[in-house]
Amino acid sequence: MNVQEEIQKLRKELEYHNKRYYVLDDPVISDYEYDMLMQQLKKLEAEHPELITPDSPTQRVGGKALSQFEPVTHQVPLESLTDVFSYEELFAFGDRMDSLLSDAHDYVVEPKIDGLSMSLEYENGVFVRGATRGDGVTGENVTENLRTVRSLPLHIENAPERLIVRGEVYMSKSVFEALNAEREITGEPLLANPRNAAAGSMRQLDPKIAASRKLDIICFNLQYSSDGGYTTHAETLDAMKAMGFPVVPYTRYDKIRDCVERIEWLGENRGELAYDMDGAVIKINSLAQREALGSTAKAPRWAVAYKYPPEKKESRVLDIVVQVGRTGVLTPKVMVEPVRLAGTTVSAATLHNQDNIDRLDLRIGDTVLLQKAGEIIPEVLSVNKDKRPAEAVPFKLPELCPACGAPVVRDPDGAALRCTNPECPAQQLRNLAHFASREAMDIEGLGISVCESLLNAGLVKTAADLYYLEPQSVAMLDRMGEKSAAKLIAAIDRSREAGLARLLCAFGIRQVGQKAAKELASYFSDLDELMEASVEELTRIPDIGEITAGFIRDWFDKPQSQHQISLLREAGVSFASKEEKKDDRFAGLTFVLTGTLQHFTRDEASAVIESFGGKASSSVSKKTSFVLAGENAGSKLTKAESLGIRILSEEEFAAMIQ
Ligand code: 0OX
Repeated sequence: MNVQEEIQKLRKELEYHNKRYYVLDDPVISDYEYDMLMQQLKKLEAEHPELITPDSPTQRVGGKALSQFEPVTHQVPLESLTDVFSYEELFAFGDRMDSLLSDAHDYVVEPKIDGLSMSLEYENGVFVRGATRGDGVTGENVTENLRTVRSLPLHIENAPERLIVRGEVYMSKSVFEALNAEREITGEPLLANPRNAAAGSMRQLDPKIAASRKLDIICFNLQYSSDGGYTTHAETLDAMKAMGFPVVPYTRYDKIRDCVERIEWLGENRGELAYDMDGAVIKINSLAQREALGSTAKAPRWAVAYKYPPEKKESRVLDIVVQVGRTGVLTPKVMVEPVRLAGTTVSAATLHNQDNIDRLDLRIGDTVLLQKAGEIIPEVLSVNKDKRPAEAVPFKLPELCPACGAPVVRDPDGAALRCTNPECPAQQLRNLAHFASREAMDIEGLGISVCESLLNAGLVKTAADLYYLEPQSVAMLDRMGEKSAAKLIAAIDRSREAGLARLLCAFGIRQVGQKAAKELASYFSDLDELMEASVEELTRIPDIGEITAGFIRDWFDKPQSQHQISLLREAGVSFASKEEKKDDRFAGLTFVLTGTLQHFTRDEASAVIESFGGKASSSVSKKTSFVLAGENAGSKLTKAESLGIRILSEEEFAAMIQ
């Protein structure tokens, strides 16, 4: 066997085992044996790079990074579906089909996978291009990222010359949960749901990152085949399956009313599926009838998506625990007997605040009705008072902080209760974890549990202490070692150069998140300049109102903050801004334009004013700073003169914007 033949053989073997594992869920070799085959192929390809083809299984690991995705016009549009929310609406769809189709017609029911729709193009059996749905007509070329999707066949046997298949890329619930568990440990923000996680992965310009996300695909429509010859949708799904595609499970029914049983079954068993399901799709089976029915401007007439009402379940309240957040706010959380709800096991739900507890009259021992808000965070909808045990008593949030025992006060402006102790250990922990988090100083490996160990061991008290850590002491911590300690110290070192915007966000000043921190950093060139700014100066910055400016000033005026800052300065943490400086020479000034200008249209002049931080207004008042008067200026000019407002000629204005 020559090298080329050997490579071919290995590729075939790997493709076979890939399909057994990811498509059929029935592997016949161990992961280790699979890895060994892959190693062999990689080695041969490295020795003979001229023999690497884009459909080789080695190419799934992620090829070159792109600078942007190019647009792709779909040969066959990727249409969307009309939603129905009740069986009444479903039967109305059936009635429409009965009146539009004179012949007998049957239906196919499929789960609706909650992922990202993609079109996949194959030429002579080789996956050549994949694109996102986009607006249905034009999508984005994400071929390189799709190559990393494990269950997508890169090569198919006995394929037509040209084939386009539509499928849904998703992140399985188990991969999603593992990914979030890891992010929790490393302190990265959690992903809201598997769909967002999959979308984020597909948007990665570097396919290596997409590859690490372990995505899957399920196909549900044959968009185009040069072979043709199919008469029903069910046949196309069977043919796609035979070609090696993972295909959506489907059931066929003669009557619309019979579809209900399957829709109900799918709804009840959605938790068992590997993917999130956001409905059931009911489609006419005959391809000729589909063709005859055609589409409206929005969607095909021959299919609808049945949307399930959000799942609700009862469970018993075991306890109410109170957490203390970064800013000292006490947040009650209800612990319930674990129940399966919309695909995950739920054992806790948020309660927001005391007002919400009072409104629900929720007590420990109660039976509550739970629902996931936005399908992810469970909420308590109501309390079943009939099941209340006799001894249950109303629940009140404590008057002393559960973490440190300091008194708790109610915010003057709302329902939040806050611990008054700035040295509260719970706040210190959350503050430290926030400082290190991805949106702030982005210190890899410094998640909540490592922060907790550092604080408990007394190695740090505040964030600034991180920069004085000794590797030997870090290595002594539980679940650490020399290697991880060195890695952590290196990550902390790197964060010295994070820049002003990240540092400001890391301080955890009330109302100063990522966005406001960036605004501040594009106005001030370093921390020292910002520290000298008055409340009035701060409010000139877009998005910084008086309240936020007050919080900023208060934070910098506190002796603890001053102490932190001097420690950070001594540790060599950069206070310089990396943001592009905004030229805000017109900040706080209002211009009114009148008459005809020679060198600008009104829109252009307004855009220039706004780009320099000023306001362009249409009417003259006492608040107007300047009136820019062109030729034939009318009543606005007269009014400005009577109010003593400064009038600018076009030349003067041109000089101001030089
Ligand atoms: C899904 C899904 C989406 C295809 C063309 C018109 C009807 N997300 O699982 N869409 C369709 O069908 C569309 N079927 C599905 N199973």
